[in-house]
Amino acid sequence: MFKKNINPALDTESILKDAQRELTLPSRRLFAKRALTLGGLSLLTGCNLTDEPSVNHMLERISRMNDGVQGWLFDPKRLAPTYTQAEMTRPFPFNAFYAIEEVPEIDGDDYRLEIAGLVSDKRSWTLQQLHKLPQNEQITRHICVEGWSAIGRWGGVPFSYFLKQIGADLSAKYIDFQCGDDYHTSIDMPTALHPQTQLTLTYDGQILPPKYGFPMKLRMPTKLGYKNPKHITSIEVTNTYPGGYWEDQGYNWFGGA
Ligand SMILES: Nc1nc2c(c(=O)[nH]1)N[C@H]1C(S)=C(S)[C@@H](COP(=O)(O)O)O[C@H]1N2
Ligand SMILES: [Mo]
Repeated sequence: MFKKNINPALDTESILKDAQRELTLPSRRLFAKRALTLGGLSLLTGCNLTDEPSVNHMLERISRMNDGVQGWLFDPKRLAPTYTQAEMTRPFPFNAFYAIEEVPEIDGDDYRLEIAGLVSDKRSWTLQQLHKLPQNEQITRHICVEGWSAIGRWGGVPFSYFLKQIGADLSAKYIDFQCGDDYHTSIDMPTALHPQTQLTLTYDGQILPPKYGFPMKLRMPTKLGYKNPKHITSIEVTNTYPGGYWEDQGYNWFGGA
């Protein structure tokens, strides 16, 4: 069974490295490599890995630990690179967990952005009210874990400004985003307050088109694509770990650089 001469320190390190790398990959690929990784993990932890709940629980714990390390490395003052208009990717790619024909049709006139959790002002917002807030633009690179990246020009409200507008508890841990297409994701407060984190209302100077997240999305050049929620319908400030659509299937929660 166990080899007595195994170097426990070395083994722990390589196993965790392996697991962390796997956790940033889509769950399909993670599943294929699970046997190898979990074999090592069972040696390491002595947990019973034969049943799914304990497997998922442990992967989640490792992923969270990885998030902690990345969160600590993340410098909220560091800016992601910006580009010129000439460098923009045309056409900017569409991506979602469904085909482009399935993009939700959200009525901008009926739209209300719901606000919940640790905030002093829980009033919902109309699209018109959001458009009246101070705005800026960024030309930044969007990086998708599926292996493509693209440069886009995004306009909207600095998210830190919006959080202050709603009286958010800025010492809370997480912001959760629910979307009009049953997608959701969540981010940490330092990222929420990052100067390039934007409540996005326009793409290339025009009202955000449906495929890119009408009526509103969150743009974060410091985060991978799946952390940038489109069609946001509600924002909740919370201390309870909210997870996300892909994150709950094994993608790394921090998902950034
Ligand atoms: N609501 C919602 N937001 C989402 C997704 C989604 O399926 N639904 N997909 C994510 C992923 S994986 C990517 S790469 C980007 C793609 O955004 P784009 O269509 O503007 O390129 O949206 C992210 N945000
Ligand atoms: Mo993505």
